[in-house]
Amino acid sequence: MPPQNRKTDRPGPSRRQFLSSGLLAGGAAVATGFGATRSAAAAGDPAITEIQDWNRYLGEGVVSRPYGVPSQFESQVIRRDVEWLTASRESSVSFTPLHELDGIITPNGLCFERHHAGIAEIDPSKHRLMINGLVDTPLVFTMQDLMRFPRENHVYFLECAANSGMEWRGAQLNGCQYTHGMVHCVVYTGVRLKHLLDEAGVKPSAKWLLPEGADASAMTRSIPMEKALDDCLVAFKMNGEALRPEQGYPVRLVVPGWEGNMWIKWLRRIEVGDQPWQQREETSKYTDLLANGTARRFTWVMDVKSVITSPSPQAPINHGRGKAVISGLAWSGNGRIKRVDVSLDGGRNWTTARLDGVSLPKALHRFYLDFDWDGSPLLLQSRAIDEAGFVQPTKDALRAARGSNSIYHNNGIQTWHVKADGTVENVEVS
Ligand SMILES: Nc1nc2c(c(=O)[nH]1)N[C@H]1C(S)=C(S)[C@@H](COP(=O)(O)O)O[C@H]1N2
Ligand SMILES: [Mo]
Repeated sequence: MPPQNRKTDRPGPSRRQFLSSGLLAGGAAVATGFGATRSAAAAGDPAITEIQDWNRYLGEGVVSRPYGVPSQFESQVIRRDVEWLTASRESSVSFTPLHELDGIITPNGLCFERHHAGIAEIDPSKHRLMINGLVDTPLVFTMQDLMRFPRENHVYFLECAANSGMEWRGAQLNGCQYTHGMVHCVVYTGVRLKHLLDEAGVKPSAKWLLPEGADASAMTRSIPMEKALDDCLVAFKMNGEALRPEQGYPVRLVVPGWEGNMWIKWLRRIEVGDQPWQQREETSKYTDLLANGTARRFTWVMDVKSVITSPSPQAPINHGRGKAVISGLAWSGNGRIKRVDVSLDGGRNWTTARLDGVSLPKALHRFYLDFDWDGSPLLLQSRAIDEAGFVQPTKDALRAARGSNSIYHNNGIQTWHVKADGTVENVEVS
């Protein structure tokens, strides 16, 4: 489904409009049993009474699909781009289909992509990683060399600082794939950057790193030494298998909790220095412009954020009233998520959602709210709180603090308008 191409300056209907139209009156109240979730028309259902095709034929044997792919009936579960945003496919972005996923791990083939010069196709036997600059011994590692350092596994989210950037001025894109899909979360296997730096011997004056990619953009970002020594990884596996070319095969930098721009893909060199480097034009765009034209510099940590992934515009309620599941994701670059609240009425009343599954620092968290839908319109919101005590702000509060000139670091509360027919639209309330 293509996104609705609404213009930036047309915000969604206001909360006042909803109040005056009486839309907020109802919500969720009527208690129904799970019986209501069973199909009433079981008698005479051909799915029961008829023998299905797949009951009759001998299926394909093992290894007919040497590398397994999803069922043909899941063909809608794909990365998508936004045509008017994709000026060039090489320097552009695709979005994770968050509305189709569950749990906290993003399958490798569905991780959003952000490239500045397209996908580099690197032969690992010809790839080298160099560490030079303010070190005792400049070093060059082959992939084989990297594999001989002690390895670790960690689950981390990666979020582009521009995620939700198109929503700064008002509700615009109809689907969480587009509003929030510049995030993914996988298990990385890699070596601590600290081990590699120790091997090279960092000089006392060294305070900054400049990692560089082997793609044609030769993407670089300055990273402070404390972060590098704290939890950065040089990763070569994601979800157990080699990184995908789109994600930086054969090796990428992992900068947990910090903006995606710093996670250099196709990592080939790390220069060690005593001050931050002048940012290149492409990457300097990642500096936030405030209303008065001054820049908000060095905004590295990705703030506490959440979104309801279902129901959402691409995942409407298609089963009528009764038992329903609200499902969503929350994350914070500060660590774990402590609590997620959900509102059905545009932020007037809040219920604490159920965080389900593992809770890992700087990883996605899955939350659910199981509720009875009485069929009346809803204004769904989620609000995350992290273990450092940060609370996800409303979009109004964000704009009051940062103006409307920004693109980056939009962690405002998202509102979905669920209509009586179960369809869902991106709106704003204030
Ligand atoms: N070498 C290189 N590294 C890169 C980029 C790039 O274009 N080239 N894009 C950066 C940006 S802006 C983001 S948000 C993340 C995206 O990572 P992903 O494509 O794995 O989602 O990679 C970062 N690392
Ligand atoms: Mo990014």
